[in-house]
Amino acid sequence: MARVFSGIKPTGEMQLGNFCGAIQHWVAGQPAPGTPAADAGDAVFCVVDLHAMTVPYDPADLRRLTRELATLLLASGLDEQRSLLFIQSHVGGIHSECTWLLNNTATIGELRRMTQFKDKSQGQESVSVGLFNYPVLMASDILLYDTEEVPVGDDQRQHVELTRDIAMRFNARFGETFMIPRATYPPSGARIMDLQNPTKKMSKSGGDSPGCVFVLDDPKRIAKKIKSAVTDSDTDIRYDTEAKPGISNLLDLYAAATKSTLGEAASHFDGQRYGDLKVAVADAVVAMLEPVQARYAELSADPAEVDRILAHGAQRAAERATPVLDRMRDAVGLLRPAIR
Ligand code: AQP
Repeated sequence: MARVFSGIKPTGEMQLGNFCGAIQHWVAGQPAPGTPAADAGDAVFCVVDLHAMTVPYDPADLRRLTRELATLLLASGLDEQRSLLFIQSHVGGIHSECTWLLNNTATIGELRRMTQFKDKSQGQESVSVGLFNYPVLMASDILLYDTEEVPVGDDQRQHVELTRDIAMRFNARFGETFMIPRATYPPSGARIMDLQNPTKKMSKSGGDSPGCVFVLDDPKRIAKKIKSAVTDSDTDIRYDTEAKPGISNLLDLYAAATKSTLGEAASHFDGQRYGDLKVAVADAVVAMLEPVQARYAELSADPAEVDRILAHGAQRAAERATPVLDRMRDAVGLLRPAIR
């Protein structure tokens, strides 16, 4: 199995786009049950709390959302026997030092070209160095685990490309140090759009809004948001993101929730009305999320168990990342201390 790494930021509650574009595929891509212990952990997942500090935030919310997201990842099916789950700041020293070393390989020009930086800095009175530097921290997250594959939604494509460029440049300058990772994209759900504005991606940091479904929304609320989705004045149900962004988004959601292809989803609704599509999507999404919500309620009642899993994850993450950081230190010419 390829070594996989991916992360999620605790900038808000997990939304349907995160779930369909990422989490669902993380869970499905874990090594098979019963995989020998030595191979387990080839799937590494992280709540990237240091990334969440790059935009204005409330410290109490960050702590609460970090715990909530980690619990929700476990509730979604990440299994500590088959994956490694940890909180980024629990091994923050390693990730931060790696970032500093990579800062000397990444360039200002390439960071300026990142569209997420342009989007998030637009209209802001002051922009933090952290927001600018975010892609280098992300490159560290990926490279520290000898990652081969990074499953992401479409919005992270540019950051994974940059990670590859930085790793190749570092290898060329200092000798073979990093595996060169590649992004993988889900067959469906790679870009779930806002239900009220289907030309904009669904995002968790916008707070509660009718266009964004949260994984922990109650079923009635989920159905209400989906049934109020913006469509168009036509009647034809077909997948066409340019001409019919709202309908295409609903088909994407249906395909992700029923684990079918887009072709199957579109032909399923051939000749049906928009209202039928919305009801079917709402039912499918509620059915997909119900077991996750039930498991979340169980796990939240046992915070000590979640703490144990996260502490174990941090220990295993440090064991895996330290040799890679040592490789980097040696490559760039840092003197090893006599006693370690
Ligand atoms: N709308 C989306 N459709 C499909 N995939 C998505 N992802 C995010 N939004 C969508 C994928 O979810 C994973 C975790 O994302 P993240 O938390 O690291 O950052 P993000 O992409 O910036 O997600 P948000 O929800 O939009 O957060 P904010 O509002 O803070 O910017 C990634 O694999 C991402 O591709």
